[in-house]
Amino acid sequence: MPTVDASPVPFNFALDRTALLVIDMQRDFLLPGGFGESLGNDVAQLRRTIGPLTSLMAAWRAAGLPIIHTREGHEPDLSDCPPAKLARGPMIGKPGRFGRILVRGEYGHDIIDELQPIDGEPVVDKPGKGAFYATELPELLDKDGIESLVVTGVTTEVCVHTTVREANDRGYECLVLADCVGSYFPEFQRVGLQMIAAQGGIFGWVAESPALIKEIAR
Ligand code: C5J
Repeated sequence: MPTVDASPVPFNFALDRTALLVIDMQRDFLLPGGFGESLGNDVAQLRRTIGPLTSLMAAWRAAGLPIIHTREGHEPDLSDCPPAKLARGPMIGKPGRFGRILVRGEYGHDIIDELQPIDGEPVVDKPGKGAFYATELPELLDKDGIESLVVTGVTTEVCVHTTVREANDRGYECLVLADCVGSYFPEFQRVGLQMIAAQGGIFGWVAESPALIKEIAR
């Protein structure tokens, strides 16, 4: 069984029961001039994940392993956007530089060019922060007998954390790759990763992508 050097202890996983989850690598969050930057955020903090994720996805695909992408967003009429989310996110649905913000079908809602899914890779559209809430993700994982998730994407303390917590409660073992997850806030990145691996790995494991790539290339 492959073993990755990870915190707090090495991560063991069965190659045929592990999926790579790429969370919300969307133009709205990552492109200069997009929604994320319009809120005053430094998109460079997220964009540093693109290089490591490109290498990881190439290695993962070369090994014939499954990749599932997610996108945060809503139906054009916002009927699936909880009123409480809209109240605290009044920009949702409003026109932005790359189309209506966080609305499905808009240019900004889609995944950045560098990390576009290839044929056969599911893209899960989610209205919430977690990838399990109101999505088909549980069925996709069940269908392939997935037991472990390698979790990547943005943002570390919001959609990555929420998804890892949801997955952990459902019995999945989650490895979060520090160089493939990003936060606009360096302190949230640092503490967010610490929280996952704290107390003996309370939600999961944390590692760097080269350690995983080395294992799957064997
Ligand atoms: C946020 C996300 N931060 N994908 N979304 O609102 O983490």
